[in-house]
Amino acid sequence: MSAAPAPSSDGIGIANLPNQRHKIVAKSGAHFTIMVVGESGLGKTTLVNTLFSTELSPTKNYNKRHLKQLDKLTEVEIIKAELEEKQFKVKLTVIDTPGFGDYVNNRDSWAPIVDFIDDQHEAYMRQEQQPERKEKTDLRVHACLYFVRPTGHTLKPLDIEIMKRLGTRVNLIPVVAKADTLTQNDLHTFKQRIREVIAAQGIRIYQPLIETDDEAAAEHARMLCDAMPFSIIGSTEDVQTADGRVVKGREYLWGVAEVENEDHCDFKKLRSLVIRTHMLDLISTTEDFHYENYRQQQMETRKFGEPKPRKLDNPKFKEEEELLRKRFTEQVKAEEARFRQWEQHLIAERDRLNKDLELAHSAIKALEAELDNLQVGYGRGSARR
Ligand SMILES: Nc1nc2c(ncn2[C@@H]2O[C@H](COP(=O)(O)OP(=O)(O)OP(=O)(O)O)[C@@H](O)[C@H]2O)c(=O)[nH]1
Ligand SMILES: [Mg+2]
Repeated sequence: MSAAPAPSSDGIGIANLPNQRHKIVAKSGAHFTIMVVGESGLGKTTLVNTLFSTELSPTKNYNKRHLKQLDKLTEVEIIKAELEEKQFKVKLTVIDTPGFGDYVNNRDSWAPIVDFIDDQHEAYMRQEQQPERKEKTDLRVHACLYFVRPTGHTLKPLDIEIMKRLGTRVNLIPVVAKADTLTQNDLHTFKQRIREVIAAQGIRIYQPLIETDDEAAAEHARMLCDAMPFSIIGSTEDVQTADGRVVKGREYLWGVAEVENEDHCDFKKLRSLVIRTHMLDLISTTEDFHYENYRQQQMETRKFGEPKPRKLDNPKFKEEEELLRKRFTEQVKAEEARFRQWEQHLIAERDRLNKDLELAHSAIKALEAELDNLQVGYGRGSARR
C-alpha cells in the first residue's frame, strides 16, 4: 500500500480562473454536480470512487458524506463532498445512478434518469419563483458522464436514444468504460466510430470552451475536445508496476493498466476537464443554456407560479410527441408509397385486361367475319336468294 497521492500542483479550477464569475463563485462557493449514467456493471461507481481517491485525497481539505437519497424509481445515490482550496469552496455532489439493462426497449429503466435531471431544473425554478430567495437547494446536473460499453463496435441504438435525450438537457460527456479491455488500436478505432455516430445522429455533447485570450489554455481545451469520448480505467487499488512505481491501476498477467497513465486511458483528461479547467464552464453553460432552455420551454407552456403542467404540455413529452409525429408521418409516407405501388399495379393490370379484352374482341370480330363469309358462301351455294 502506498501513501496517499501527492496533491496536484494545479489544483481545482476555481482558483485558476480570474474572471467575473470566479469572483461570484469565490464569494458564495460553487455547487458542482456531476452524474454518472450507463448500463449496469460498466464501472460507474468505481469511477466515482477513483475520482474521489485520486482527487479528494486526505491531503486536501475535504469531507465526504454519503447521502443515500432513495428516489422511489431511480434510487440514485448522492455523494457530497466539500473541496476547499485557498479560500475557495466547492460543494461537490456526485449522483451515482443504478445501471440500466442492456436490452432494447427498456425505456422504464432509464426514463427516471432523464426525469431526475428535469426535476432538478424544475425544483430550482420553483425556488427562484419564491418571493424570498434564500439559499437554494441546487442539484442541477452540470456534467453527465455517459458510459459506453467497450464492445469495440459502435454505439448501440439504446445508447443513441438515451444520449440524444441527455444531450438536450445537460452537458453530456461520453466515456468509453473499461478501456483496459481493448487494445490501443481497437480503442482508437472505437473512439473514432463513436465520434462519427455522434455527429451523424446529431447527438449534442459538451464542447469544452476554448478560451481565445490564453493560448496555453486554448491548446489544452482543444486537446480535450479531440480526446472525446474519454477512455476510462477505474480503480481505487494501489498496484505496483514492473518498474516499481505504485499507482492506482488494475493488475493483469501482462502488466498493469494505470488509471493516471495517458498512454493507457484518458482519465487524467477527464479529471482535468471536470475538476480543474472546465468546472466553471460546465456550471455556466448549465445555467445559461440548459437551465435557461428548460425555463423558457416551461414559461411558454404555463403561467408564472403554475404547477408543473400536464404530461402533454411538458417539454419532455413534447419531444416524445414530436418523435411520435415523425414516426407517424414516416409510416403514412410508407403506406402512401405502398398504396401508390398497388394503384400502379392495378392500372397495369387493368391495361393488361383491357388489351386482353381488345384481343378477345378482335378475335370475336374476326370469327364473326368468318362466320359471315361462310354464311354468304353457304347462301350462294344453296342459291336461296
Ligand atoms: N476491467 C475493468 N473493470 C472495471 C473497471 N471499472 C470497474 N470495473 C469492474 O467492473 C465491475 C462493476 O463495477 P461497478 O463500478 O460496480 O459498475 P457500475 O457501473 O457502478 O454498476 P451498476 O451500479 O450495477 O450499474 C466491478 O467488478 C469493477 O471492479 C475498469 O476500468 N476496467
Ligand atoms: Mg454502481
